[in-house]
Amino acid sequence: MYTADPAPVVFNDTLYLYTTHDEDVLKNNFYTMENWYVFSTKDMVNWTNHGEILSLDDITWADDRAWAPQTVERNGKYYFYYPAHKIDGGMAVGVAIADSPVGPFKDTGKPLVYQDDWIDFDPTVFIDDDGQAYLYFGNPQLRYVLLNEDMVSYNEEVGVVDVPMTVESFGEGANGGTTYGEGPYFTKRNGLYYMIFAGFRKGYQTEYIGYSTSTSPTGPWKYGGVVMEEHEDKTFTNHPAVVEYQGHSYFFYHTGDLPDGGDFHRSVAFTEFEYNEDGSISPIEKC
Ligand code: FUB
Repeated sequence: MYTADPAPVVFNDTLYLYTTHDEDVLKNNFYTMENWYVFSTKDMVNWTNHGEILSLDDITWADDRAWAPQTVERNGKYYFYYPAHKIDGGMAVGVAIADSPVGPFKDTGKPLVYQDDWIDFDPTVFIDDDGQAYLYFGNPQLRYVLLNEDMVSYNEEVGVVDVPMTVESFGEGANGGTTYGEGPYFTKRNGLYYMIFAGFRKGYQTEYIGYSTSTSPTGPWKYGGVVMEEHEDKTFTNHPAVVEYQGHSYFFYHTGDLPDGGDFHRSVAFTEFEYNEDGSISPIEKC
């Protein structure tokens, strides 16, 4: 099967990998994505496929684009944040809940965040040490909300915040814009917040992976550089995640490298890497 948009997370002693699913048979030569899967491992070598955990058929408000998700645990419940296309148009972020990391996940029945535009997808969630949960998302505008403790609503007083898209924060893209495109991955390490993302460098037609850091969970962000160069062939997108497991750091991404692979037939991959002593990340080679 073809998988994309990796979202690895460690619960207890197991690494769970949530992914999207590129269908074998394409509709309209575009992303044909109707459900999400989860896999698990205890050694990074042997993987168990736990099967489909949620499908568009389970979501009353969505009809297409089962795109890049992430899962987080709070108080023994597992919250699966996913983007999908609303029946009445535009993209939105929804959330489904389970008692186990492998489901069954039940949708809340309505979108959590949407602005009636096409920006609200690719959610990334992180619960900080003080208990505040952040949900970042967005293409090509990075946005965030402060999740309430129930994890299925957000602080309406703060609302949906547009992150300032400056070259200093996200690197210099084409035409005076930044390189930020989509697929943010938000995390914290040694007191430093990281925003790793997919986007476009000047002069390239496919996505690279870049990163920015901040000493605050809401920025301002400072552009750090390249995490992974453009694939340049086979697939237009890439999608990042990092995870610490059993004392090692792993970088997850996707390629078009499986047989018959391509833009709409992608496959999740990962490789081990090390942070530099100052917390910066040097470019990681695709394996
Ligand atoms: O997989 C569908 C979309 O392509 C994702 O939501 C983006 O991050 C890009 O990988």
